[in-house]
Amino acid sequence: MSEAIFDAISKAVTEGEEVEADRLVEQALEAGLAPLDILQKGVVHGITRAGELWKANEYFLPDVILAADAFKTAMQPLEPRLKEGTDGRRGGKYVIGVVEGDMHDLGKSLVGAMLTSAGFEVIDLGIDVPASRFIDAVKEHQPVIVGMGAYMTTTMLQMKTIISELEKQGLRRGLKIMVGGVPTSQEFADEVGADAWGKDALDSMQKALKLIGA
Ligand code: B12
Repeated sequence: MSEAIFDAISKAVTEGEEVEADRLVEQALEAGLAPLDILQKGVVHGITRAGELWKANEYFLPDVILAADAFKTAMQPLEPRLKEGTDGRRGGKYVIGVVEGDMHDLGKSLVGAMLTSAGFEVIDLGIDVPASRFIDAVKEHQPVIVGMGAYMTTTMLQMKTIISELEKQGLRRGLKIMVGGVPTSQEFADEVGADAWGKDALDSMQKALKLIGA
């Protein structure tokens, strides 16, 4: 039964069936399935498939936008359940955001949800975040980790500027930096001076825990 419902959730997200995705997630939660399994095997699977179809030129922009909307709707009942049992103190504060000029928010939101489920208190700055807001958020929240997402070759370069600015202002001490997003890589992370690169949501969560020595 659980595999069938995960497949159905995945399909609803890929096909942009917002109402159906929401209904199925609620149904899976009521059936007592683990929120993390619903996230990974259903919702993440579905949005990843939409990305693959786009890459294969089988999906066009409107299809992807519908899938993105279904993803966001499906996340709504899941997010509070992922937080259950964590008080945000186990991992500490994690500031996450998408760099300026970049409106892609699915990857960042997914990573945020996974970090929440691992016990981090996630402070989500959203999309199109100017360097100054990352700096202000570090001053205000004093997180253990800052994560930046960039999904285009044109916007990824901002990460280097933000890291340099954090260093210049003496804010890098004790602060770990993670980067992620489709054009980034371990090589890129090394080049810009980040502490870790998150390949996907699971990898990002595992590396974040490693960075804080958990
Ligand atoms: C969905 C999508 C959109 C949606 C976004 C909807 C939304 N609300 O987010 C829409 C349709 C709006 C869109 C718009 C555009 N897009 Co677009 N989009 C995509 C697409 C197909 C999938 C991205 C996605 O959501 N993937 C699913 C998520 C779950 O995966 P992910 O992003 O890789 O994230 C994972 C990891 O990277 C990592 N990760 C992600 N973030 C972070 C952050 C941290 C801190 C860490 C540690 C890890 C981490 O973990 C995530 C979870 O596993 C990609 C293609 C691709 N291969 O990625 C193009 C893509 C990113 N888009 C692209 C382009 C060009 C655009 C547009 C300019 C198109 C246009 N002509 O208007 C606009 C840009 C708007 C803007 N200014 O940002 C290009 C970028 C090319 C480049 N220059 O590098 C891509 C690569 C497609 C392509 N091959 O041409 N897009």
